[in-house]
Amino acid sequence: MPMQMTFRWYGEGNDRISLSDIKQIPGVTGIVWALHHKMPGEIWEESEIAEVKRQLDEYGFNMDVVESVNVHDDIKIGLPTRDKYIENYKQCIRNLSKFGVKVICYNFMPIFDWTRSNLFHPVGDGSTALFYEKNMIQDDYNAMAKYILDFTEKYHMSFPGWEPERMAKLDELFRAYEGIDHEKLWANLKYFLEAIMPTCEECGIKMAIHMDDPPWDIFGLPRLLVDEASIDRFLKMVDHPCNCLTLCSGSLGANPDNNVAAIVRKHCDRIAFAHIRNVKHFENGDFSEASHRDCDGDTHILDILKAYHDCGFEGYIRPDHGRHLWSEGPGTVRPGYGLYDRAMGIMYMLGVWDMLDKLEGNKMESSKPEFLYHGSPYLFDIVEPQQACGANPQESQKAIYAGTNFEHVIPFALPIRWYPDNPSGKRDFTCEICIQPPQSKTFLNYGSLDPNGVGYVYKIRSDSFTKVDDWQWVSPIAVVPTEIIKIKVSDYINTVVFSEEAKEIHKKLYS
Ligand code: CS2
Ligand code: MN
Repeated sequence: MPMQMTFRWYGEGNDRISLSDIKQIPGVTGIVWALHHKMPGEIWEESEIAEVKRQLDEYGFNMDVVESVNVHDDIKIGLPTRDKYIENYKQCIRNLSKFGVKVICYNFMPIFDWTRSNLFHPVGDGSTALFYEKNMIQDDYNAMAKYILDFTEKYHMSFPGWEPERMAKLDELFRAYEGIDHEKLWANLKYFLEAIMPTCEECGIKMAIHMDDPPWDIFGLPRLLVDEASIDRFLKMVDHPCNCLTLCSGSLGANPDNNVAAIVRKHCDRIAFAHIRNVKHFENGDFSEASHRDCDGDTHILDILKAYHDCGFEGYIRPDHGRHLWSEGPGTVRPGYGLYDRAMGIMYMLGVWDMLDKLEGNKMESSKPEFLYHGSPYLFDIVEPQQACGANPQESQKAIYAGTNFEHVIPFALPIRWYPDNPSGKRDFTCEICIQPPQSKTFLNYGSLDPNGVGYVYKIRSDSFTKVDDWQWVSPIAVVPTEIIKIKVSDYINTVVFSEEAKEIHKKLYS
């Protein structure tokens, strides 16, 4: 399964972009959604979720990813009332799982979600983008909040995490967070996650924490998920497969020291959701959001995509913020969430991804020999797929396994039998395949090998085979061999290493 492309949508009546617009963007299979009228701590009712599902079904989109189920401040602060809100959160998880939701994105930032000083800053080419002016975000949180809230009021749109109801009590909120330092916030995050993990496991839902944006403390409020070390700490703190990341390249990328591609390579199995956003830095510490094209920003989008591709990422991905283009401006677009730049971002990401797929396919194809070899102690006219039980999934498929060289498969051709000799019995051996001919070794752990016996190597056309590791190829379908070569045990007995038990058996039977 390849990665799954998604698009964030704010819901009917709340987003000027329609599902039919989104349907026209190539490659999008899922909508990243939320019940945006819900306050943190409220239960999302099944009937409300069902309504969104109905809307998405009409366009064939899945609703696998929710962004966000916001976490109540009492949980972040660690008040006694948190347990009640945690119970509500668990109920949301259960309700969402009934509709097939797989990933819940959330954040654990005190008071504010992403924070910017200008929502429509000129990029220089006629477009605008979200902008962070360092000097503007220092001590006066009220001025910053006023700027954002005036905007939301003027244009009748509220932003997730910037609920006017919460923002109206900003001073009170700041007082409530007094004394909440980094360590207390970490402890409260741990408490929350440990409480909900069993429910997540039961429901098959991954919690995917979003990175803090920007990735540093603001207005004296602690921020936790800011760099590689804090991500390591987070994953270790609650080491559960349902405790995952929303790795946001733009949030982390606001700090030029963060190497997002390296984090992808380190933790790919715990990244449930990838946000791809590009950021351009200025020398004085300000930054602007940029197009997804690698050279338009400093986030190294190509390295990040390559890392996901190399790791075989199968999770959800979306273009995060984009610029505002053409007719998009204040009042006609949600800041960061226009249609055009995000659609172009998707085409850029898919372009890169498809080319990486193609290059990888070419590499595989070009190293594919015309013929492969399959070893068996038995003689058949047709080679059929068999259930293998190897050490890893690649080696445990129901398939025909074949090697590039004749010599690779000798261990599998040797007529090793269970002792006492039983034609349907298990064979107990391991082998060391010599990638370069001439000799592979067979370690006979237990059982017998008739020194006068014979085995078979099947030479088969490689057409239906794909490569699974250094030397093995698999075909899911039966193949008629082009040649069947009978081998004599006596020619290979010097490649077999007998265990002490096998030596005993050998002596008893054949000496
Ligand atoms: C989003 C975040 O717009 C964005 O940057 O990626 O606001 C994100 O939705 C929240 O932090 C997740 O809770
Ligand atoms: Mn993001």
